[in-house]
Amino acid sequence: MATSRAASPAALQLDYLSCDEIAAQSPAWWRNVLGVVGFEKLPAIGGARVPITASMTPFLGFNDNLCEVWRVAGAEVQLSNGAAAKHSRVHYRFCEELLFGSITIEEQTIEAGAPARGRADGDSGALLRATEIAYREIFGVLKETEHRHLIRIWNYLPEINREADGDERYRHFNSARQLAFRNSGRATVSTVPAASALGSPAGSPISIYFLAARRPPKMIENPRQTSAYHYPPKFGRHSPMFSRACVLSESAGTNLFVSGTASIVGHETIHQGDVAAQTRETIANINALLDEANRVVGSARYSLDGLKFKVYVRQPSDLCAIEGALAGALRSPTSIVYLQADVCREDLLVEIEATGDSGNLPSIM
Ligand code: 3EB
Repeated sequence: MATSRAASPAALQLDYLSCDEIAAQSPAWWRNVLGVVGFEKLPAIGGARVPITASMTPFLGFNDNLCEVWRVAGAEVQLSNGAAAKHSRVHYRFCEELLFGSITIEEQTIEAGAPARGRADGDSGALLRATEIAYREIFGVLKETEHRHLIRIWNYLPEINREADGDERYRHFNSARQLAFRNSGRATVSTVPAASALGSPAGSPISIYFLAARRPPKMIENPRQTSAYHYPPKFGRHSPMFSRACVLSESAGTNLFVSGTASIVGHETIHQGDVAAQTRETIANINALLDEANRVVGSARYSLDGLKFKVYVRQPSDLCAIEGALAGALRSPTSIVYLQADVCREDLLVEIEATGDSGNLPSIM
């Protein structure tokens, strides 16, 4: 049966706009907005009736005040807001094909309700519970709206490298994330979403936002790297649950999602202490993913110069070296947002994520 859904697939559009540019937009523009993400802090956007969130990772360089804006193309698309379900903290907005959502949880509020146990600074209980709650509520929304396929998720955890109860907080997060996938009946390999996991400053909430779809994306792995869900146990008892990239192959617009990518070959970090070499290795990994994505879609659709990047820098003093290495790899000026964030292995100095689109699209509004 031919459906209108198949005839006009939704086209995602990603823009990085300043708060001032966003404030100047018309009501017609807002109707197609799925969600807005600020970086350093919650963006000051009054009156918007769409999910608004922030990663809490400080800006580096000159691009401060930018927001990541996700929209769906087409005058005929109808977006709806998530019903404020009583027991869910997820804010979301969706059309037939696609859903954007966000959730923020303060670990302190979780701790308050926890049974009496060690409350030392190192306590990991709140992080484990908060992570499990966040993913359980996300999966609940996806089930309810039938956007079952998580395609891309961004995870920001305060103090990601800090030790708590004898293990790194990132590793505790991995345990709880894996448990949540299992508890929801989801596979823990192959179909897991593209993702990023970064550290935010102490005192930030856990902040997670995501895109989901009604139809399954095509997952992409990197031939140069061990799949993260198959990392050996020395990187943590429970492996990270993410795919290296994915493609929404049937849709126009933004349809390639490259996960946070770093200087890892096989499963080992390489170029320890050399940030320029780490940046070049990261680009080599992204190029390998582009080759895979082009192979999967059967055309040379994606190239490095057509991507939009977010670059997470551990040490602000490394910014120049990273900019230089990127300039050497990119032929034309590209959209790049630099943010300060701790990366989820102590020896990684930089992590880069990217999005791509099919190109040659009629521009939408
Ligand atoms: C890596 O390749 C670097 O835990 O969701 C990148 C992207 C990384 C996502 C995640 C972790 C995650 O292992 C770290």
